[in-house]
Amino acid sequence: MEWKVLGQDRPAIPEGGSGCSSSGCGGSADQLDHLPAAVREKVHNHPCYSEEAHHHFARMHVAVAPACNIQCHYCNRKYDCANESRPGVVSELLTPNQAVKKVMAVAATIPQMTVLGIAGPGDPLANPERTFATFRQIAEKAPDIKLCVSTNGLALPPLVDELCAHNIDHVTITINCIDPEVGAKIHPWIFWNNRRVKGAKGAEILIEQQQRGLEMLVARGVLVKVNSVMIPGVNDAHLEDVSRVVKAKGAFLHNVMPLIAEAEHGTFYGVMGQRGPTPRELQALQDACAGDMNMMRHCRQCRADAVGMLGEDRGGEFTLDKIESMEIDYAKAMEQRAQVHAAIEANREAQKMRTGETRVSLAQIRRPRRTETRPALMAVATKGQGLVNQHFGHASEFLIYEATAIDVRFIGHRKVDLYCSGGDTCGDAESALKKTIRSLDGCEAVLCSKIGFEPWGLLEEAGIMPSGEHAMEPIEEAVAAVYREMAASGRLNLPMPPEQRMTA
Ligand code: CLF
Ligand code: SF4
Repeated sequence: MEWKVLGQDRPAIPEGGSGCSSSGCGGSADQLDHLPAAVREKVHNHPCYSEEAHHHFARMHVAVAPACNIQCHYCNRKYDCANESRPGVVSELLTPNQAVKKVMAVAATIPQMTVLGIAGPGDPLANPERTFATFRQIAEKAPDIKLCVSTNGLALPPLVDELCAHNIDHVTITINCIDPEVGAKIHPWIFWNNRRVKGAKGAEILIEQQQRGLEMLVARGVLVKVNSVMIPGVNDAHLEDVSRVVKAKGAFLHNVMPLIAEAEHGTFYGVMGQRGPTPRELQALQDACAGDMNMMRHCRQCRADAVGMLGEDRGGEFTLDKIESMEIDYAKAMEQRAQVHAAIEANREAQKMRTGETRVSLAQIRRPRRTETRPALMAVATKGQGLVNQHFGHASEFLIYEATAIDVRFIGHRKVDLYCSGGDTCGDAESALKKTIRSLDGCEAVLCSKIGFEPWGLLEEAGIMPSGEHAMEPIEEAVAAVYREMAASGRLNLPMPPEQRMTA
């Protein structure tokens, strides 16, 4: 078999193009190639809908939607919407006019920003005037920015036509269940027809609205992503059914996210001690769902006011007082944006060519003898552009890839505390470094542009091979190269259960 560099499983293509029931999301540029041109165009530079694009493009959210029409046990109104954010208060609630000003400032400063999403802090469609007033102005003033919205779905069906009229062709619906009894354990009540409806009855209405909204959007060619929060013991065993149903209805992508529940967030689950899934449990469920549907694995559960590449937050650079003093010439900014986007495309194209060449050369150098090697997880430090280009000590997260004898697959990310801040904090640094190494549990190698002597030694002690030799190389290519080095050294020849063995 030849090597393949894959981000995710290649989906089947539905006839007709729009309302694709599958996804190229999560894959390399190659994986977008099979999609119909219109769909490819929509996901090409959307960092959430395409894993490959998230190495190159940024998104921003504006917090214009404070109210919500349901209650989730993982949410405390003081904090961001857990559908699309990690817990943390929204720094500033914005009016539509303020939001537009912020978008223009970010677009001029971060030309890689291609998508504006509204994701809270409440539910955008429970605040339709504020949400649509923002989208309307952005569509007029910055037509090169894609519009995206995330909703719990309760108010969705009657607003589908308005979403389409505003040219919003990426919609996320958070669907945690299709069984009202499960739903009652997650959503204690909904607000419906001016009254509160509790328990399974409320959940049943919510589920009906979500499913109807999904069908209506798909029928109109809108790309729908479904987010589900994985809650061990509550809906984890149920989410495979959810995945099957939403795929059958034409959802483009499924994003199973881990529950974040800490007592200090003041949420029901946090206070009750409900745990979130471990990385292994999350990956196992994502893999199980992927049999039926392509999965998003690069979600960062970002804040409802997040700004920047996924995994970074530059919101502090664009507070209201700061943008007030910014002079923005958007026509000029558009020119600069176009130049930056052209450079990114040239870079993506070059990486794609290199990947193709790597495959050919790998096929040529394959040994005739058969060797059995097992899969290996590797952690990668990257600042973006699809390259191994970050110092180990500067990484606040690592991307995790699984390499086997036949492919390289992106499977998620692990957040870590910075241990090297350049300050005088050596005592803290040591414990942060140990925590970082613990958080890389299960990984057998770490790839970065540079690494210090001390972490090098500690990684080796922990059985993780550090590698700084592939600095500035495309990630998949570098991971494949390290896998080959490890296989050649015999390090991957350990006995594994027969069903897990890969043959090269
Ligand atoms: Fe925002 Fe969501 Fe649009 Fe992306 S986020 S509204 S689809 S532009 Fe992306 Fe953030 Fe995950 Fe959301 S990483 S939480 S999936
Ligand atoms: Fe909170 Fe979002 Fe749930 Fe509303 S839909 S309760 S804002 S998590």
